[in-house]
Amino acid sequence: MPLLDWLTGAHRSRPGEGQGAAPHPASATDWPFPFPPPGRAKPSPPDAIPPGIAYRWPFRPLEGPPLPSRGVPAPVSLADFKRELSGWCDDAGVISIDDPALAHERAEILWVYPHTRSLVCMIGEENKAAMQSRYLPSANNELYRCEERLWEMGRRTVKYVNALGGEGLTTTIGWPQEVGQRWADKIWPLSHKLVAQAAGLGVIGLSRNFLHRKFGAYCLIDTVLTNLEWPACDAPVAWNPCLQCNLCVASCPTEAIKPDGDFDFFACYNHTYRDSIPGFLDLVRDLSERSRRAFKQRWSDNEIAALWQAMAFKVEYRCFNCVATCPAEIEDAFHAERDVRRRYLDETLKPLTHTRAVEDEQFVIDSPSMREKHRIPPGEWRTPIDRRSRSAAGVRLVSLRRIRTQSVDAMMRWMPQYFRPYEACGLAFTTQFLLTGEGGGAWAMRVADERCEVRPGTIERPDLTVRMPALLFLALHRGEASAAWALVSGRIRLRGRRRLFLLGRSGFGACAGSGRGDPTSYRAAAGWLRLRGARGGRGPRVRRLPVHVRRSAPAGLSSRASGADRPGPRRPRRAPAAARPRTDIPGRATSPDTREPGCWRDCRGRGR
Ligand code: B12
Ligand code: SF4
Ligand code: SF4
Repeated sequence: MPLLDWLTGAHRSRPGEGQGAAPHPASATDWPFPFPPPGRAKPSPPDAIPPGIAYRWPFRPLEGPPLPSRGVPAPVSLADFKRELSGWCDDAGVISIDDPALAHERAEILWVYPHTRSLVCMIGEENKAAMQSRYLPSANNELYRCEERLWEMGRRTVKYVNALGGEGLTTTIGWPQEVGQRWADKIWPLSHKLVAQAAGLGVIGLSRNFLHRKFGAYCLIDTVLTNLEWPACDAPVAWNPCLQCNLCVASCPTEAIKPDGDFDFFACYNHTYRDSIPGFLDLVRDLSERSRRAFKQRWSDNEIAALWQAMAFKVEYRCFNCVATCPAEIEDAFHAERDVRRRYLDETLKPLTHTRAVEDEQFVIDSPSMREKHRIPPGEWRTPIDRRSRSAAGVRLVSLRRIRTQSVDAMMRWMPQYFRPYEACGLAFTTQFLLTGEGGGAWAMRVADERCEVRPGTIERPDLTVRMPALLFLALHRGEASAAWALVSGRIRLRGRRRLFLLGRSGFGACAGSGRGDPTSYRAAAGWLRLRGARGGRGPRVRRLPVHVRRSAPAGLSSRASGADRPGPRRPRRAPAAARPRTDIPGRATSPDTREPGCWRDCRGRGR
């Protein structure tokens, strides 16, 4: 596929492109997404970068030919098979290994079990009252109990498959698994949500949770891979409870769920899974790299206690709001009856949103904008702890560098997830990375519409060309080298609009407040000093770095070729959060006209 087509989005309209055309696709964008995007369909221009839902992760490259496959025709009909399963599963559906929904994961599934002919999807219902409790241990306990029930469902299903002359196995229910082998990358072989959706058990909602037709978001999923095969399997359903809701967007404390269908993986992960891998990596790195004083500033006792508890017992997830506030399973009553809606908002949505977004400690990704928003100066990592308060309210910044991507390839593929849209408001540009030496190669990046696309290859007339050793780029990304020093010493060579490099660094979560000598820390310092000046504090008023900002280039042209690269006005930044009124949370000021229709929270210009 010509690269220009990809950059202009033209390839997306070509049917049949994907697995057939590219048996080993190099980019997630090469896979067409087999389902409509969740939520309300939003018309977007053909050249726009699609929301994250359109990205499908390519499977880990597998060497060698697949092992021989041994299918067994099922001796019972699909209806009889499912009827038997209903004795121990809360619901079940079956799809074929050839289902297009799994095209990108097919090879990985066959790597796990080469004889897979069908996938049996099992649903475990969760106790709604527990998931809706503000008391997190109740919800966490319910999640773990439901997992145990699913293991039992899997065991009984495999026994039944054995009785029918076949064999089967399960993969893994939860996340993360096999991290030692694949961290930080796609670390699961099979996406249960895609199987459940393809089997017609429900749909993936705007929240990215799978919504079951009867249990809504209150369910977990597991899948049995079996060599039994049926002539015809289950098919997806047309049902979309997300049409006029957005409650998950409103209640998500990390703003991970976007109303336009995007999902910010790192926002959810760094907060909700704080007491899991990200917190542990952070702790170990801080212990080994930081001074005693810095450690004291970064780690509060309750954070350390929470981590100990998670490691000694089980990880306590810090949020379930997108599950607990989703009304999909009462969809009809919710939309038809005003009283039901009112009660739901007052008794479920508001208390949960308040608890998770206001009372709890928030883990926020460190970037210049977030430092400005939460008024955290360079060299500090949290808002002051209020010793008079009984809750752990406050913001703790976490660095994306601590994810510590292991290889150049994974780093480049994950760039769209690292990308912080609020750092790139109104920007549109293309960058050519020419990474030399070990692990190197050419990669093209396009930033527009507050989204980012990356893929291998070269591009004509990029706005910026960056040439550097691949391992140096990885070291910068992991926070192990200084960009300023690499620029000064000539190891990074820039051509074109060089200032985009600075912006690019902060736009991808390069830690804003800790990189000594890193140009991005200059930007953070500038933002902080400006803020102090504006608030009447001491210190000079410092202008924002003069980055030239343009509107998006027309399709097919780099912005330079379109003549759109004249310096233009930056889109006005949103006022800091403290100055913004919110409508949805008890005890907060109100301003109904800032709400989007159908949305219960001010989500216009979110995250800016
Ligand atoms: C990866 C993962 C996560 C990640 C990403 C979530 C996501 N939306 O994909 C994180 C850690 C954030 C997460 C959180 C949660 N998860 Co989870 N998770 C998974 C896992 C292992 C795979 C998800 C998947 O299918 N992704 C594939 C694509 C198709 O889905 P997607 O939504 O488009 O994914 C995008 C992003 O997530 C991102 N991404 C995915 N993985 C990774 C990895 C890295 C390193 C990066 C940078 C990005 C990234 O790229 C995708 C494209 O943009 C499954 C278990 C499994 N093996 O299926 C459970 C699973 C989806 N999780 C589940 C649950 C319950 C949760 C939580 C509610 C738990 C909690 N409180 O923490 C939250 C809900 C968050 C949400 N709104 O989605 C259940 C969902 C049940 C249901 N009814 O839907 C599952 C199915 C586990 C199970 N067996 O039941 N989860
Ligand atoms: S809360 Fe509403 S918009 Fe979000 S997933 Fe549930 S039904 Fe869809
Ligand atoms: S688990 Fe919490 S933080 Fe993560 S997406 Fe759901 S509501 Fe947002």
